Amino acid sequence: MERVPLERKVLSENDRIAAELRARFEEHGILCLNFISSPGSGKTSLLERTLASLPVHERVAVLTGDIQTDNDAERLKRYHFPVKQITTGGTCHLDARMIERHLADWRLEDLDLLLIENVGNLVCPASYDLGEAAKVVVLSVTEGEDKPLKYPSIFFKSELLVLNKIDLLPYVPFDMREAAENARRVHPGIDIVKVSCLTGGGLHEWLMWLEQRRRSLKSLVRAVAN
Ligand SMILES: Nc1nc2c(ncn2[C@@H]2O[C@H](COP(=O)(O)OP(=O)(O)O)[C@@H](O)[C@H]2O)c(=O)[nH]1
Ligand SMILES: [Mg+2]
Repeated sequence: MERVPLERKVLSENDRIAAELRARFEEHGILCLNFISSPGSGKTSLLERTLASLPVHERVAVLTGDIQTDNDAERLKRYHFPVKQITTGGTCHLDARMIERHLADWRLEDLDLLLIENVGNLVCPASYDLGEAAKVVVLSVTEGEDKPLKYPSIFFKSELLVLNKIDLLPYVPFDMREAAENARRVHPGIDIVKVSCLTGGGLHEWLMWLEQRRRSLKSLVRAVAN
């Protein structure tokens, strides 16, 4: 009985910090995306592919969350953009305070794009706003097409669903159409791209979505400035 008010207080404090972060990102014209999935769906792989596709002069940085290790940061550092690991020490999600703390020694005026890899979990990260412009949920074809119905909150809150590991479709019973229908039952407006981070298949669709999102932010910033 006492758990509910305490949880509400933690979440409202998180929302306050997230709102401050969002205002700072908007002020600096930074597109911030929060990547969420189960462990192993391919968040780091998608970020690796994304960083590999960006020219070196791009003003992009990555925060990557993990319960225990800095393995993902080590993988992502190879692309020569700023990367920081957030190790939560057991907590199953990132929160806005962790983002605020890990951004403290980065100059936001030097960034245009901030990519946040959340801790692998389809439940808890859905409740914690990080100040992002959009959440991106990654689901791989080995996880079953029913996941949007089982974890509706994260699919409802995400702007984009990345269906990953399509190279494995010949080997697993996964119905793409049903997965997309389930996602749209929960969130009719969700965008969907189908990719393989292994072969590179479909990645242009994801990169086009990203480019489109960056362009709309730029025109918004220009409109506000005029
Ligand atoms: N077959 C296949 N494997 C993939 C693909 N994307 C990622 N993987 C593999 O899936 C595993 C987990 O990927 P990772 O990016 O670490 O997932 P994360 O835990 O969500 O960050 C790794 O062994 C990847 O090599 C893909 O598109 N196809
Ligand atoms: Mg990862």
